[in-house]
Amino acid sequence: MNKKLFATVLIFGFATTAQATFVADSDLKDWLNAPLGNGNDWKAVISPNSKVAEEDYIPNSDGFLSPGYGGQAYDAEAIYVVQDAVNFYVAVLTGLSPSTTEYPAGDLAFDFGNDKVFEYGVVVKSDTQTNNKYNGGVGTQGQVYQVNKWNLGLWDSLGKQVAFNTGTTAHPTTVSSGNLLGLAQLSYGEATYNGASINQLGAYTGTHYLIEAIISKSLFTPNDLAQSFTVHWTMACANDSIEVDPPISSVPAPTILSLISSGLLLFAGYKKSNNLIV
Ligand SMILES: [Ca+2]
Ligand SMILES: [Ca+2]
Ligand SMILES: [Ca+2]
Repeated sequence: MNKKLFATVLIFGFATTAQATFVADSDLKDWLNAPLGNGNDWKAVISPNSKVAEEDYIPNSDGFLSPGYGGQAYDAEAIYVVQDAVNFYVAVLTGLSPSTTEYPAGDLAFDFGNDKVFEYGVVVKSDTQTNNKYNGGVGTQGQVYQVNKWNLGLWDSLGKQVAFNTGTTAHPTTVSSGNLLGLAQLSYGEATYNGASINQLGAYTGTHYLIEAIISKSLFTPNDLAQSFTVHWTMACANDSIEVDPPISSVPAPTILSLISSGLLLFAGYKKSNNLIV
């Protein structure tokens, strides 16, 4: 290999280690290998600071998803979370279409401290519906809220059906009220691979949608970021849900911040000495 090219590759390698290169575009290539139509398709290609949960519904059964029903159309299939010093990257695969308005997609819910209190929500779908099973919660796509109140599904903590919006707080659906903190990059569309439509993802047929989000860590407090956490997703009925509890970041965020600040200090020092000369 040409030495100059080798050096360039090495530098690029370090650059991508410092900050992951994800694009929120509902393309699976940031997360998975090209799907071959078997169970291995769900295995993530991502590794550092990542965690995956996967639970693909078996079609042609009775539609039971646990705790509710709905089959592939309401299947919460997989969640992937990666982080670097700057962002959280989240991918959720589901059979639920963004055009579904009866029990629509819920929001991404973050529980820092793993105490079953979900402090933050990221709005998955812009929605003006507020009535009962059409309630899509507040906000527009990508908005990040510190949540005061979540909407809830149809199922209590034992999996028994209850009145809509009185279900267990363990499966928060959409943000009901909260304080707007900022905006994440978020896409929710039919999953593609490398820009092309998918023949079959996993062992079973069915259409898959990918919710893909890039969420700045600057929206969360240092105290939050120092704790273990869970990312959860479900839909308005909470008939099925999926969550994952990634490891606390081993990415040395303070080191990068201190590098930036020492760079700024050096620059400030240079300017100061320049001023002295002038
Ligand atoms: Ca992508
Ligand atoms: Ca499925
Ligand atoms: Ca919490």
